[in-house]
Amino acid sequence: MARRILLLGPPGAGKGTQAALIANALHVPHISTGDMLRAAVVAGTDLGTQVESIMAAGELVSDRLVVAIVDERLAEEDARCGYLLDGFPRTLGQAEALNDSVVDAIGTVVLLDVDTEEVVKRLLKRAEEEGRADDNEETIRRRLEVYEADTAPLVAFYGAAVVAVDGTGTVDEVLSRIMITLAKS
Ligand code: B4P
Repeated sequence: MARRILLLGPPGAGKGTQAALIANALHVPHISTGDMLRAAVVAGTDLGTQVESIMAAGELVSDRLVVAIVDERLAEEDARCGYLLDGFPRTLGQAEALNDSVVDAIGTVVLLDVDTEEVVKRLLKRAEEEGRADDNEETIRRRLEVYEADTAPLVAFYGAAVVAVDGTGTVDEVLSRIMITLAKS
């Protein structure tokens, strides 16, 4: 059966970290809108130029732009037998658009549960190590507000498909909890 998984959680919950490991273990493509948008910024494409300042401010890129890049990506051959979505959908509008374009778009939603102070700490550490434009304290707090307002309502939208997993501890400990949860779902 196709595995169609969505990884949900606040910025810094470990979505990007875990998504790469899970996708590798399950042999499904890891589709990260954050990675796709950052790649567009680095490549200096029209899309990158449109989204650069929005991302640096911690705001969400418009549903129209994000839905278009995901639709294109999901039409590729490797996504036919499943995928792991990381960072998309992030709004109810995106979730509805995904349901309109793919039948049974999401089977399981893994909600990574990490408290606010821990995610702020992780993202400030990454700021020191990687210098990402959106990892300063003001923008991090803004991204957390945007998560609560726009993305957290997806938990109710996906209802019974959602399984919460404790996202604290080492990367391996979190991965092992997720894999056990997915094996049961
Ligand atoms: P994303 O790239 O999705 O970034 P994020 O939500 O901040 O999560 P990220 O994946 O980076 O963090 P992770 O938890 O893995 O989005 C960036 C921006 O792109 C958005 O703000 C928005 O502007 C735009 N965007 C993306 N998708 C969009 C959409 N669908 N619609 C509109 N706009 C969109 O890791 C954080 C840190 O924690 C890392 O340094 C990691 O090493 C560390 N970490 C991970 N696990 C840990 C653990 N167990 N213990 C300690 N540290 C850990």
